[in-house]
Amino acid sequence: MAIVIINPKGVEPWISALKEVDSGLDIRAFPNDSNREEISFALTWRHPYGIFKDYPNLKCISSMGAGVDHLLRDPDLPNNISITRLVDPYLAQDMAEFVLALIMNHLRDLNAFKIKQIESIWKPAEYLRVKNVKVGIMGVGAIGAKVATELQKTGFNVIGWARTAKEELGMKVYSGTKEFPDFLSHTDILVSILPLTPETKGILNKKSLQLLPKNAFVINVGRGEQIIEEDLMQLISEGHLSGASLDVFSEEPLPKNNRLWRHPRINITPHIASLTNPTSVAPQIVENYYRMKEGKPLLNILSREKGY
Ligand code: NDP
Ligand code: OXD
Repeated sequence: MAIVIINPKGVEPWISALKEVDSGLDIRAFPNDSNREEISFALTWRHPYGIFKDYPNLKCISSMGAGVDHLLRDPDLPNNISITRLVDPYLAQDMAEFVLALIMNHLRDLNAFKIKQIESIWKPAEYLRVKNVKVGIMGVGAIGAKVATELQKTGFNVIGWARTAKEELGMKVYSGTKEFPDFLSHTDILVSILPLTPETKGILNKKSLQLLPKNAFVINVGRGEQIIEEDLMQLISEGHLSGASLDVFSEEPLPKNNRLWRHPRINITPHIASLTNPTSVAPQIVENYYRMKEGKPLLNILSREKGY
């Protein structure tokens, strides 16, 4: 039995990290992997669609990230194979730090000062305070719950929204589509950390974004297809929203001619909110490889029914 790594961005750091955990692993690198019938476990990120048909004995596909939408998009994804994702404290911590940085940048309007600096303009301005804004987090799972906790520690008033009700998070968590409008109407800074599913695709559109209070700010670190970019730009132009920070886009890399690049009230980052650290996640991947071999239940398995 062997493992294949399929990653257009490179496989070396992954091979070293896995070998560090177990030097005896048989690891092959796509596309130079021969004897594909020997592969039972694949570790992948944005694989070429249809490729899994070439691996007749594949039993488990592990995403190289928290999200699995890149796998579910493949029309030829075999449905008898287990799919797992990564749950990692560093992914959650890095996301919490990034979201905090974006929120503080917004509260202090640092972008506006940068523009004034370029023009040598000395012009003090009022700013928003941590205790006076309410942050609403869409998706309080492995990552969103950590983001919420860290923001609370900084003094923010935080609320959440999830598919199912939760009591244990130490904050008000709204749940389901019924409570979504109420959640939005109580949110000054909206942070989406949702997985992409048929239910969350396009969830941030003109109708929902209009329910946010005037001057609300939007942060999307979930997936680009969750937000209708044209609706967002329109609501910012009309003055309903004060701006947005986007890390994820319906098309990545964001095409050069996309208007989002040039929008003065939108910050763009290239999907770097939280990057998987191979060394940190290697133990759980190796653990799942052994669980698969021994027929034991896998960690962090995708529910095909829920889509995340
Ligand atoms: P989890 O599966 O742990 O959490 C998902 C959360 O979203 C849960 O709270 C879940 O609700 C909620 N949710 C899912 N569907 C719905 C819905 N229809 N309505 C309301 N709530 C919903 O995922 P993670 O926290 O690990 O990761 C979340 C996403 O973050 C990833 O899928 C990925 O897209 C994104 N991400 C982005 C990164 C970046 O660099 N930009 C890096 C890492 C992740 P419930 O708790 O009830 O199940
Ligand atoms: C992930 C991501 O899903 O990097 O891990 O977006």
